Amino acid sequence: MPQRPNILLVMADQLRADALGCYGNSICRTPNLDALAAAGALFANAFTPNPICVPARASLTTGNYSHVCTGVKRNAGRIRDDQVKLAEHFARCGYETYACGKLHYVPYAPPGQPRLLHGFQHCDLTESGRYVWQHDRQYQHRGLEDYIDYLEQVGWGGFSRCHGVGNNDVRPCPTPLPAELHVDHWVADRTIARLNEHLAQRPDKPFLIFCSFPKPHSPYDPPQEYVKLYDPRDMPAPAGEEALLADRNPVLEATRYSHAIDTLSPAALKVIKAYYYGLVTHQDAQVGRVMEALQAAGVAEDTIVIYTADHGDLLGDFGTFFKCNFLEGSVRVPLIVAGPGVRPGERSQLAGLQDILPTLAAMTGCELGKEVHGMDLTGVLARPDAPGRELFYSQCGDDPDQAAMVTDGRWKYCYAQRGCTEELYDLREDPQELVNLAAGPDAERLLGPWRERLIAEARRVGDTDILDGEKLRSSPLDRSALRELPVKGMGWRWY
Ligand SMILES: [Ca+2]
Repeated sequence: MPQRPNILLVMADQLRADALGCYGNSICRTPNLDALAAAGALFANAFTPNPICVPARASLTTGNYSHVCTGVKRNAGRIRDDQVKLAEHFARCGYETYACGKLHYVPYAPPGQPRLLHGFQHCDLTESGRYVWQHDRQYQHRGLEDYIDYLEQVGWGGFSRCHGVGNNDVRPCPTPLPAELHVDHWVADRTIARLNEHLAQRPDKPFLIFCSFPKPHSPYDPPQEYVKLYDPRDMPAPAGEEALLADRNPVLEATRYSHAIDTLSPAALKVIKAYYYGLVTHQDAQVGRVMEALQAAGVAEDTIVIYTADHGDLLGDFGTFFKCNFLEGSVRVPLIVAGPGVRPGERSQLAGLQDILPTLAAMTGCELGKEVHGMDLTGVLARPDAPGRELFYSQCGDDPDQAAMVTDGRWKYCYAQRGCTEELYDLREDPQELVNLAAGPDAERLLGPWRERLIAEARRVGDTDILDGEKLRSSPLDRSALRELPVKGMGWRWY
């Protein structure tokens, strides 16, 4: 029997799909990802099952929605032991498994305790300073975050965050680090080193390498050379004004005030977008280096390559930033799959991160032996006209702040528990989601069927917390209090 194909799973953090050239961006340059997309299948309608980091990654790891695989839908929760887990599964099937970059598995281990790796046998980790922040604020220990230790070793200890910009802080600031020490460059370095180590030491085994870039997640801090790539004056304006948030998921307005986004000028928004695009182009160059290494090692033909992101970033649209909502910038992610059995071309079928595990299992013949929420996409990868799912469901947050979305690719219905807030968009007529049809004159006729579809999908996947009998669960909302929220997410230590 021929050896199973290798797997290279590449992930970005907080990358909105439309930042990439292959997803239609005419400003941000991504030649390497465009080439990967041309060689593989590009999913034009890919979404995250939960637009928050930890649950999105838990869904990718297990193929299940986070209310099942961790028990929570917010940015917390340890993956349960009864779940099939990506690295553990492939290790059991004879793969050697490597994680390079950001795992974001919680809880983080304190100094001296083993890391939570869910089956990765080798790892080079960075958690954007979170391990150190949580367990070792004076940075007295080593071995918590490999990237921070590495900077120390090469004489740049403390410079990665000396700009003082926090992990959820939108102020743009170039990194003082040389480009070859920037975190995404390091992740590619470690990926290439692990690839070559594997081929030298274990050529008889297939590999699974998870190359997980922490960018373009804030802080928006590209290396100097990439700051200069894009003139901020050329950046397109955001997709809508903050006034449009008044009848939408209140988390959008809350983020605007709790992260001081209301203090930014229109010019500042353009600078941030230029820096974000700089980070994306820098990451694209790192993907190019990894793909070159695959070619040079002679294993490109035998390797499945997937590129995706855990969720997007509103990036100034509607006067706010980040994720935790179902607007396009936040919920739509890139998904590119290349490798044996994949017919190149665009796919319109609905897909999501929960599909990656069952798809890889089918592509490699490593059956999961268990049902998961995710769908095996191999039929769609082989035949662009193969049937896909009819509806895609996404979820976010726990009681009393739950929200959920259902879309058929054209219509998108979103529900937020706070204030029973409903949104309905016609993505074909209004791709920027400027008109919330839930507030329109014809609302009830349009909303009724979509409400029922959301309820049916929530029942189907078992997300019953959002249901209250036959209806959707509600909780009180005081919109006037959102402006008074304390500012958070700003500032960070020097790790
Ligand atoms: Ca994330």
